[in-house]
Amino acid sequence: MINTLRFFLFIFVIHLTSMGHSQTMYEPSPENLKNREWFQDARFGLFIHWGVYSILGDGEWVMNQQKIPVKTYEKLPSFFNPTGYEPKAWVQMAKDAGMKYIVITSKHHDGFAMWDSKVSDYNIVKQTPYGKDVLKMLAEECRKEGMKLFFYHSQLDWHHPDYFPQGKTGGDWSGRPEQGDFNKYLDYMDAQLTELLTNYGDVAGIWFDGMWDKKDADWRLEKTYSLIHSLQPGTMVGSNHHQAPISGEDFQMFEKDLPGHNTAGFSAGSKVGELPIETCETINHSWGFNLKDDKNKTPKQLIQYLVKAAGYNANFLLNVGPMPNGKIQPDHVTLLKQVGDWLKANGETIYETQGGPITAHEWGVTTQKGNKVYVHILNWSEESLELPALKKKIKSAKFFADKSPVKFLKNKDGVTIRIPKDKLDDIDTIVELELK
Ligand code: FHN
Repeated sequence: MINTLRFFLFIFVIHLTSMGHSQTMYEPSPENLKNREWFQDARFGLFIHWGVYSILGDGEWVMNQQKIPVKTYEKLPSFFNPTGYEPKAWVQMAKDAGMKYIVITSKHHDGFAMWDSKVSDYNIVKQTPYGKDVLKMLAEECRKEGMKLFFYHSQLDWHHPDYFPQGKTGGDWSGRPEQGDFNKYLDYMDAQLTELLTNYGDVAGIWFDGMWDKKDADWRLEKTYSLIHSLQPGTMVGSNHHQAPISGEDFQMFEKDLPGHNTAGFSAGSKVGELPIETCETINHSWGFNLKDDKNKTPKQLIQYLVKAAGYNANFLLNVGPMPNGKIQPDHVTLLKQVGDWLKANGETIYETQGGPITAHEWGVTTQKGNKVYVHILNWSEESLELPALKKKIKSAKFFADKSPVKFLKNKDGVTIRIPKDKLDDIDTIVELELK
């Protein structure tokens, strides 16, 4: 009898620990793994930072930077009436740019919901003269056009009274109560995520941001990530926490830096993990609409960043900040089209490639697809270039642009390729190597 009791007790304990264990060891679903492959091949996406902050034309941090108390900021939605908003035009613009997915802010740090939330009236339908669910409209258009849609969702919230204690930002100027229940806030956040993952069709991903505001808080990630994967197993979770990936995450992002670099200071803690990776950048210097920011990157800078990201086996998520009238700045539309035109001619060397066998050098990067290696010469003016030895022999070499043969000479350290001056391209001279 005692032995039987012991046996069932043993089984019960194993079950408990296995349950506990299964909650900590996230196993991505087959659908999620398929989406990770799609993501890896997609290589280029559109980031959209849009909210009531665009009215002030001073970026998405205006509430914090201008120390606008909650009660004052709450007046903004009543001026938000983006009658020029055309989701069809936005999706077409992304397609013309060669982008394969869109990441749009559902809620940024100001806490304002850009969809018809039932758990908070602080949203675009209830509190703006526009009164329409812009995310629903975009989700519909994305579904029709086969454009994958992610929601950027800020865990940091400068508006909700239960986002307490305060983190590094949203300080005492906000006029919020000096008390609150952080778990109640997280319940609220999970409820809003449930709305986005229930009522907006296929959600390709949730792009979290803001954990860095309260590094030591218990963000209940397992609970939130499990909720997301239970609602839509294929949804890819990523979090811009600037650390190494955490269990339950499906992709890793880097901000304003190529993977493994830290020139912008956001990536000190984020070692490149095993997940699909992405780097995000602004088209000028601002994420949200900034009236004064005319420091647009050039087509060459944008294309070379896209190529370098692919060379690092990463996607490039390029941001626009729509204006309060619902339009995207014409100069940004033009820039995106120029990138798209380049991709029309050269996308084969970017989409569905992996980072190439030659690591990044000053002169450029390489990408690879099957037995083809694309040497992207981005910063070079000499008529010959030394490439390190490859594991496989080179069967042929040609200029990708006109398919004309490239002369190459094997040497003890690798191979020297010849690049006549008239073949050098100011943006990207691509040499296609076919390996044996
Ligand atoms: O604070 C945000 C910022 O507003 C913007 O959303 C960027 C985009 O990657 N992420 C945070 C800054 O690291």
